[in-house]
Amino acid sequence: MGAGTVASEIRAPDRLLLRKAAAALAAARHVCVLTGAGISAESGIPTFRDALTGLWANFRPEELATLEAFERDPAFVWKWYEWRRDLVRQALPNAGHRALAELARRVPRVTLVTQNVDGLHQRAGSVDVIEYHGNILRDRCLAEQIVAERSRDVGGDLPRCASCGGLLRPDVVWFGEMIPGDAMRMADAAAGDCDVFMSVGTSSLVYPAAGLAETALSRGVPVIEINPNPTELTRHADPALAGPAGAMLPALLEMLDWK
Ligand code: BV8
Repeated sequence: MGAGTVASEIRAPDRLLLRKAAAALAAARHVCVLTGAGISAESGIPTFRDALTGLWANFRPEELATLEAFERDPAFVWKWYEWRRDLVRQALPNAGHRALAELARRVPRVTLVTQNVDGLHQRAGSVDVIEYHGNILRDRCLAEQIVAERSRDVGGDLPRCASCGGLLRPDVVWFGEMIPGDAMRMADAAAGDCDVFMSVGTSSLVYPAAGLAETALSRGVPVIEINPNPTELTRHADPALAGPAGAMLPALLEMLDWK
């Protein structure tokens, strides 16, 4: 099922599930969407578990994406992030990202929470995206804990803060670090208020992000999952659409037209 697949090309059983999901969205006042690495896979950005090839093959993400790893060997961690930044800069939003931007024009209110640090939702036209785990293309000053510019004198091999000369780090949330207060509050509020929750392209393993769907489930609102592979959430999702986001989301929008 390639990108931009239309609903008629989707197997009958899936079309029934798509119709059910479209009916829930058509009746929704507020849709909360959580996305993960899977929605950017079709843009050529490896999912989190797949992002560890080459130099980083023998590491688990939870090992590299930590303050401890950075303090131990900032140059090595920066190499990993520079490699991922290049992938992000070369990537283009795909049909899945564009469909979510379009969905926001079709239903009264969409709150889009992403675990992705690639900024592709914004480049697809989504606004007010909650960057739950930060953004890989921004630098943060380790000492001042603020988003900072890079100093021009590139003497050392590590990026330095233009205002205090301190070490810079990527402006992302590392394992063991708290989610930024505003992002946490806004995401919790949306999961606590939405009347449909949609989980797209995430393995639902990383917390507290994975807890957002649980909040929606505990309120009895329908949770739609889009993922070609089963996850911890699949048995609770209704419906679970087993396919790639780049196919399922455009087909869902098309079904919404039929409503
Ligand atoms: C914290 C930024 C505490 C950095 C990231 C409760 C239980 C267990 C563990 C914990 C818990 N609470 C906290 C923890 C610890 C930890 C955690 O959850 N560990 C996991 C591994 C068990 N959580 C934390 O450390 C969090 N902080 O808890 O702080 C605290 C408390 C008080 C005081 C101080 C601190 C912080 C977590 C955030 C870490 N940062 N990213 C960076 O990017 O470098 S997480 C990172 O990994 C991503 O952002 C993302 O969130 C996660 C990867 O998950 P996914 O996005 O789902 O990607 P994945 O590769 O797993 O799966 C891809 C899916 O896509 C698959 O299902 C696949 O089938 C699907 N797919 C593939 N192709 C497609 C597709 N789907 C659709 N279409 C396709 N085409």
